[in-house]
Amino acid sequence: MRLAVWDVDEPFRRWRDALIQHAGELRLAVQVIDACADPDAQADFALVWHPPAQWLAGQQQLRAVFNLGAGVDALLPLMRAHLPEVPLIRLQDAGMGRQMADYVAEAVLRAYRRMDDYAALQAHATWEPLVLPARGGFRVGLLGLGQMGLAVARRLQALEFALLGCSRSGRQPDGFDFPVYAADGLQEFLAACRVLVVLLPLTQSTRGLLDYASLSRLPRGAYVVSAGRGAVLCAEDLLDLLDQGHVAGATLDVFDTEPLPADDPLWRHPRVRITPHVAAQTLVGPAAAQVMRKIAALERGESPGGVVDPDLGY
Ligand code: NDP
Ligand code: OXD
Repeated sequence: MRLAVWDVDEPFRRWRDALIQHAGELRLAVQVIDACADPDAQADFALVWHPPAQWLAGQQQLRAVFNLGAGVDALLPLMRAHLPEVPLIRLQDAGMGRQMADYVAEAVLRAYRRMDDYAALQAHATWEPLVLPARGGFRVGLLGLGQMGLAVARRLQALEFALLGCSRSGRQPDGFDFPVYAADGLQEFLAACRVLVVLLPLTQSTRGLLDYASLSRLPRGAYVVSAGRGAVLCAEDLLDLLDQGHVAGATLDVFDTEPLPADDPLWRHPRVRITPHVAAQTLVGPAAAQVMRKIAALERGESPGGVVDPDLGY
C-alpha cells in the first residue's frame, strides 16, 4: 500500500516515521512516498496540505485523500475538479482541540477580566480598579459546535462560563445542556452573546455570514474571537463596529488573505489582537495515528469518521 505525503510545511521524514510507527499490522505493507520529491509516483492514499492541483490531477489510483488539517475549503474545489469520485477525509481534532481551547480560553478570560482596558490604563500610568462584568450575564456564544467548538465548550464550562451555541443543524451535543440554535436562529443567537467565538468551516453558506447586519446584532460592548476561517467574517464591517464602540475588541487568528497584508488596518487597531493562523496546528504524531486508524478502517471495509460531505462543504 503506497501512501503519498504532500506537505511543504513539515519535513517529510517526520511524517514517514510517524506513519510507520502507527501503521500497526499494516506496517509491512506500507510504503510512504515523498510526493514533493517524487511527484510522478502513484499512490493508494494521499495525505496532503495545500497540494498543487496538477499533482492531484495526475494521481490515478487514489482510494482516499486525507487532509492534514480540519478545514477543507482549499482542497475541496480541487477534489471536485480533478478527483470527484475519491473520498476526502479530514482530521478530527487529532490534538487540535486542546490547542483551540487554550487559545479561546485565553481570549475569553482576557475579555472578562478587562485586560485590554487595564493595558490602556497602564499606558497612562493610571491606577484604577475596574468593575468586572457579572459572570452569569457574560455569556459566551460558540458559533460552530464541531470538533473545535466542543473542545472549547468543555474548557469554558470548566472555567464556569455560561455558554450558548449555534450550528447548522441545531443538534444538542451529547453531554451539554446549554441552549443551541440552528443556522436559521443565528440572529437571535448573536443578540445573546457577550463574547462571540467563531469556529465555522468556510463553505458556501458561511462565506460572509458575519457581515455588518449580523455583527450589529451583538450587544453593544461584545467581544469577537475568530479562529475558523477568515472569509466567514467581513473584516471591514468588524472595523466599522469597533470604531463605533459597538464591538469592544477582537482576537483574530484567521483572515480572508493570509498572510494578512502589512498595510491592513487590522494590524494597527488598538482593540484588535492578531495571531498568524496558529490557534490550533496539526501535530504530526496524533495526525499520523489518526490517519493510520482510518486507513485500517477502510481496509476492513468500514467507513471512517471525518469523511467530507461535498454538498455541505465540510
Ligand atoms: P467540524 O466539521 O467538526 O464542525 C463544523 C461546525 O460548524 C459544526 O457544528 C457545523 O454544524 C457548523 N456549521 C457548518 N455550517 C454552518 C452554518 N451555516 N451555520 C452554523 N453552523 C454551521 O469542524 P471543526 O470543528 O473540526 O473545525 C471547524 C473549522 O475550524 C475548520 O473547518 C477550520 O476551518 C477551522 N480550524 C482553524 C484552525 C486554526 O488554527 N485557526 C485549526 C483547526 C480548524 P453541524 O454540527 O450541524 O454539522
Ligand atoms: C486547519 C487549520 O484547518 O489549521 O486544520 O486551519
